[in-house]
Amino acid sequence: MLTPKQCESYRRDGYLLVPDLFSKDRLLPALEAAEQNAYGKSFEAFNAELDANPALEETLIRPTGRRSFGGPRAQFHDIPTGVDAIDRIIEHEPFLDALTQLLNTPDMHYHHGFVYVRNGRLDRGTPKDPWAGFHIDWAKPLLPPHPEWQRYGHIQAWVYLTDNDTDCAPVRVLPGAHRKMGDLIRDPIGTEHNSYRFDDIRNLPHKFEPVTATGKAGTVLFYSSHTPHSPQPFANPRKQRAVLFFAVGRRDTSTWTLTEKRDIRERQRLRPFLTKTTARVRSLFGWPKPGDAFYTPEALHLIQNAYPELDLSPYHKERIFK
Ligand SMILES: O=C(O)CCC(=O)C(=O)O
Repeated sequence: MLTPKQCESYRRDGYLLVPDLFSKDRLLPALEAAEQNAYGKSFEAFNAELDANPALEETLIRPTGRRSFGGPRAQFHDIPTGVDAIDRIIEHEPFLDALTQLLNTPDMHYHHGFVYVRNGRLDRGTPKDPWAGFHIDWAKPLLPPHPEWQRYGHIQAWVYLTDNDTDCAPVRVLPGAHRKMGDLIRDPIGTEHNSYRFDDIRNLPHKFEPVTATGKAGTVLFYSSHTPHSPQPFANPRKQRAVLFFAVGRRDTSTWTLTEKRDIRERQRLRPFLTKTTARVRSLFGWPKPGDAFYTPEALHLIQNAYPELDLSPYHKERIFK
């Protein structure tokens, strides 16, 4: 069980690193399976293969459509993968207990899970500047992140399969920003990108100090869907970083905290459509129905910001007459 101090730290900072939540032995078969999927062999053998044939880097590094979260030769990245060593990691009771505590409910909903493997030699583009690249993974149902972040947000939980030291591109998070989303969002619906972005955190109306989320294999990083985070490059190109990444939310709000990353073109079409369609149809896309507690005055303000042409009167009226 997490201690009250850990829970408090999560509420305050929007993230929590829990070392040794898994034993290394328990994760080893999952790491082996993730490497096999990513490289078609162990990571060590893959590095040797690249040493022997440097031209391969060029071929593998180019996006081919198959290249994905899973790694350069991945056959899968979505969990369940069909490989028990990976799929059954989520059964670990202390992991589920921690999620229950942080979400404050035993009734949880699995949104998605990824096998996520990056390595220094074939890495994708990452921001070079420490203030760049921050974003939140909040895509569906194209509603702005709600001020009640615990109730209407979900958790991203990264199970570290490798030692994610400073030289292996550990993710960076912005403590405290999760509670200030209403002030921070400038691209209200996030349609410019696949998620909400804060291109230069020095220009935000509040100051935040990024934290680099290092941890040994067996650590779990929990962060709120409202917590901005940014990738960074590998300081050591011969290293890899492998995690199992789970998005889990509360069941009672799962309809509108689902966060699968939508195709950017679909997002661009959805926004004008959601603006002009009816509240009933919007609910098909995951918007709570008029009258729902979701529509607090602050939330309505943010939605109006995001959809300036949307007639929000049904949502206002229902609340007035309730
Ligand atoms: O790879 C990383 O460190 C960050 C990944 C990320 O930003 C994301 O999955 O949204």
